[in-house]
Amino acid sequence: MAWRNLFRRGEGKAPDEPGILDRLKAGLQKTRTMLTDGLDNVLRGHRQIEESLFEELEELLIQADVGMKTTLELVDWLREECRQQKMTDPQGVKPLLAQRMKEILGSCSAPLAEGPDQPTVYLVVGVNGTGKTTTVGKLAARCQRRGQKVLLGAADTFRAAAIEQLETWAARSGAEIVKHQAGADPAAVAHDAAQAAKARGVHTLIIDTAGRLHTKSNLMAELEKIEKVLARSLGRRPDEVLLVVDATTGQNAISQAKMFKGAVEPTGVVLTKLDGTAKGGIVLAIAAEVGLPVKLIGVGEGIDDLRDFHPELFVEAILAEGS
Ligand SMILES: Nc1nc2c(ncn2[C@@H]2O[C@H](COP(=O)(O)OP(=O)(O)OP(=O)(O)O)[C@@H](O)[C@H]2O)c(=O)[nH]1
Ligand SMILES: [Mg+2]
Repeated sequence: MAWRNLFRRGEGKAPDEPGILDRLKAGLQKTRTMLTDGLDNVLRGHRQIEESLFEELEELLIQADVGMKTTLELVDWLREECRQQKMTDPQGVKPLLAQRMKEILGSCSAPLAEGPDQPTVYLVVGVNGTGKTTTVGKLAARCQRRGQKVLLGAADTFRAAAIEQLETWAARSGAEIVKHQAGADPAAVAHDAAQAAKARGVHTLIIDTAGRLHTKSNLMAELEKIEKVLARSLGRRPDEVLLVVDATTGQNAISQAKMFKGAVEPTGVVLTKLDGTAKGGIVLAIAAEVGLPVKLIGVGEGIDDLRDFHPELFVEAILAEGS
């Protein structure tokens, strides 16, 4: 089985950081309650493994926003695995489900990349309101805490308030900021920010962008231009083009990911607002249907509410394994 190989290779291994699982569980409480209680109800409702158990499981996963396609694949795999193992006890389904989820997520997971040379550059994109600016702020704070010098580029020039919001995050996190006036060319901001980052010996440059312009094609063209300017200035693509999607928008997150994939080619996803939804199963749909690794997750509005995405920990947090 592929997942066995995966675990032998130790991919998706959880970090050994005290309290990390408890903090993640707290952030994912809503999804955890829905999936853990729901699964226990389904399993307790059957004396043996039978077809109706799998049908109820399908319903539960779809409710958790795992998505139709991924749910059907998951449950087909479970059905087959239970048959092959000649399993009869419904309680045996839970660890299998957890392992399969880890396999799906682990096959598509990667840590946040660092640049080969300073500055490491992260370009943050996504439709409006998904949590881009907040993520930029949280990420800046995290890098600063690690002793890195951080510069923010205010390339959302569409609204004056967007620049002010980023300034607030710069002040909070201790990062520097490069900004122009509202209405200025965002690519010019990106260029100036990249030049400043090189001149000032910055470790990490994070570029915030607009989520809404007059049209969607304007937005994509603008983001492509920003990326091109950064690439010219750095001599390589940005180290990450992070697509921010809002977990509470459910399957919309999938269409957004597909839309951006056809334009700026994101290198990874930041899934925000997981604290506000029971539909955290969307992570699986993103990994399985879009094929983009989830790199970071947002579990609150606070400066510390950004987590690295670890498949093993995530599944443990939403499935209450072993309890
Ligand atoms: N609960 C919760 N709220 C979040 C999270 N991330 C962002 N938010 C909130 O979502 C709202 C929108 O966040 P922004 O960071 O302004 O979103 P944006 O993508 O920059 O929005 P535009 O610049 O308008 O495109 C704010 O109220 C944030 O506090 C999260 O992980 N959890
Ligand atoms: Mg913003």
